[in-house]
Amino acid sequence: MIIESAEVIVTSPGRNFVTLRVVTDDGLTGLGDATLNGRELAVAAYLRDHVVPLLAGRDAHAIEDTWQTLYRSAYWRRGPVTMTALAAVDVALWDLKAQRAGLPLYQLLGGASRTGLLAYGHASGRDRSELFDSIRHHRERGFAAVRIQTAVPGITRQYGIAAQAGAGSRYDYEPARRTARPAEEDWDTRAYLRHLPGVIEAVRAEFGPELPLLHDVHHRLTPIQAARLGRELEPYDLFWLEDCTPAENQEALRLVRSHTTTPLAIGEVFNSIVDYQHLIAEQLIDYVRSSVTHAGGITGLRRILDYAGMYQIKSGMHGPTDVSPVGMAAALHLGLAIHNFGIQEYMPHAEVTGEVFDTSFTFADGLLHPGERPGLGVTLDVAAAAKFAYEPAYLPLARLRDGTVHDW
Ligand code: EZ4
Ligand code: CO
Repeated sequence: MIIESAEVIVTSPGRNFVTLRVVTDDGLTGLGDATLNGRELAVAAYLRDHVVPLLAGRDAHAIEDTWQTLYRSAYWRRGPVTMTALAAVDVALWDLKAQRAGLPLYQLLGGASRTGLLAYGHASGRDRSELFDSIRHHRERGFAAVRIQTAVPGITRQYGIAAQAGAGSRYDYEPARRTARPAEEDWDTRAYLRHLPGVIEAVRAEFGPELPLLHDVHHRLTPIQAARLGRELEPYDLFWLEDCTPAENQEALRLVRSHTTTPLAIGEVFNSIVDYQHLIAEQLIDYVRSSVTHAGGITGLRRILDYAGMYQIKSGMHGPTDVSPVGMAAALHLGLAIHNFGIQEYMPHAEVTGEVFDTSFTFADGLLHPGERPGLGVTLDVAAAAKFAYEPAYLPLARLRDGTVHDW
């Protein structure tokens, strides 16, 4: 099975997506997600200008060799742009190999280790009643676990809060806005630390002890602030506290860990096993947040998760809408096969996304399943994709009251 051609498809049905489409001499088409939220065209150019020209003529079955060739020959290693591009090639080749075998990809990764993947959705609200409505709404739609984000009094524009009350049948919060410049949000750490524990307490009291509750801090705290928050939330039995400190400082988690038993998840901005070296070996986290799309594909993420498994650390793959249907399918095949699966983030795509991507994955009784089509189970309609032109979109920016730029 020889790679005949590859092309990069940029399309924007509901939001921007970058997809690598690889065609082989036996007529098969493999897909890989290359979407890096807010920096989409950098990966598209990396692929188009530096990777696609190297693919034609290669053996499509040689996945590990292709991964190592692209990783090592570039000399400039790691980084989100490089690793997202590498992931797209890797996933497209896994898709092809599985299609060629006539099997759903998870079968090539070792077969199913469970019947489906526990998924969590994003509940949010500007106040308690909106938040409770949002949680009920997610429960009605079948979610058996929810992430809780709440507005903080005094902070007017804030990450993770749905814009309108009673947000229809679909989660309506998308951090990347179609604007020429990043939207500016506010942040006040002391106000947040005062407000959050009471909200989580109220949610626990209203919805009972069973429902897994998650919360995303989005890198905004110092280690000692995160330690305090983790300790204050212990009575409410969080499933995890996510990205409590800026992720790039692995040592920060040592301090947090020494003060709290609240489980910690980190790594949606990580892209390589090296980013987790100390976090995993020192057991400073409980869940690995990396996605297939941003961490070097099935090959890259499986390497991280096998390492994590040795320390009883589980997967918690990133699954916002900026992971395309192709990236989501890849995550589900990997999650179904590995032993140390934890939970899968699931933010359903807009309906219009389905005009370009046709998928086989299902969500029922709180569980995701990748489906039984050969390969990833996703097809891309090239003609439909061409109808949705790329639109500049930026992630937001947070500022403190005095104007200082903060993590968001
Ligand atoms: O802000 O995907 O846990 N989920 C998140 C996401 C991220 C966006 C960034 O691209 O933190 O909503
Ligand atoms: Co997050």
